[in-house]
Amino acid sequence: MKLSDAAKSWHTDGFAILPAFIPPEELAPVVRDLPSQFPTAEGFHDGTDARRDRFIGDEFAGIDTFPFKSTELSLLAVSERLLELASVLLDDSDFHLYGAESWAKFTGACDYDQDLHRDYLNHSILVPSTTPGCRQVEIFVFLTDVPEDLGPPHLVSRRHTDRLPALPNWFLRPGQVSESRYTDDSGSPELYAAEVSGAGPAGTVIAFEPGTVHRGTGLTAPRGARYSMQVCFRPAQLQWGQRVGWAVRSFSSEWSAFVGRATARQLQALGFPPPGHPYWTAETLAGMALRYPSLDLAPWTRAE
Ligand SMILES: O=C(O)CCC(=O)C(=O)O
Repeated sequence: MKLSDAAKSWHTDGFAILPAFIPPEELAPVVRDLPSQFPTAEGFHDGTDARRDRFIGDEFAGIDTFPFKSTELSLLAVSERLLELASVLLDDSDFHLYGAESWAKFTGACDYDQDLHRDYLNHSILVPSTTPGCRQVEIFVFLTDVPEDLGPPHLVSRRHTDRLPALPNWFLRPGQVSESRYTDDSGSPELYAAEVSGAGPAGTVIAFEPGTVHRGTGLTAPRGARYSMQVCFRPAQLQWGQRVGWAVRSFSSEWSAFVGRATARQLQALGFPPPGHPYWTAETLAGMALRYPSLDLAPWTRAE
């Protein structure tokens, strides 16, 4: 799919599915590194990996947050392809990564089947907007194949959800009773009937908005494992779209390893001022050389 077509779908439907958007050669170093981050399918299902217990009983317990143990995974979060996609969708060249998570799921570890919902309640302190310049984008990246029996996300086009009010936010599957103003227990048959599956091969990317109705689905493949990453971008000026702050994670070996291999453009997505910004002076450059000995400061030095 061309990026211009992805932008059209994203605007019309609230999401765009780009099968195998990350090519195998770019995914290969990440896949090689995955066992440093998560148990393999065999390690989990045979019980030979001591890290397996963390995944039992809580679907969200399989999430790791940026910066990752695997530097390859951290670099993928801001790979040129994903930055280009974010730039086209947000129609902006100055945007920030406001969240990045990688997620391993294993068949039988817990129930991954979710109710339809929107994500904005923990991606923004406001409500979603479609005004140009006020949009945020979430992107799922499949690190391995995700066919239907390995729990692909399902999404509902904005054409079916445009008239929904901001709350309730969760559309419960039949048989559940709403206990708060955030949940709707009508069963929402029209929304569930309109679901589109995001199933696809490794490298598939699904871009959607925090206001897009979607859900995670269950893993049923015997001895199955699903590995994915979620990255979230917003225009640099859009202060109300938040998930984490990077400084609190920046005194870690994972962060230093990532910074040492990242480009100026990738680091700008994490909040580094761009080359030519008044921040870059002889004094700050000297300090940065001490803080990050393996970072090539040439891009910022030349433009000082
Ligand atoms: O991981 C997925 O496929 C979707 C998960 C999801 O929608 C969520 O946790 O909000």
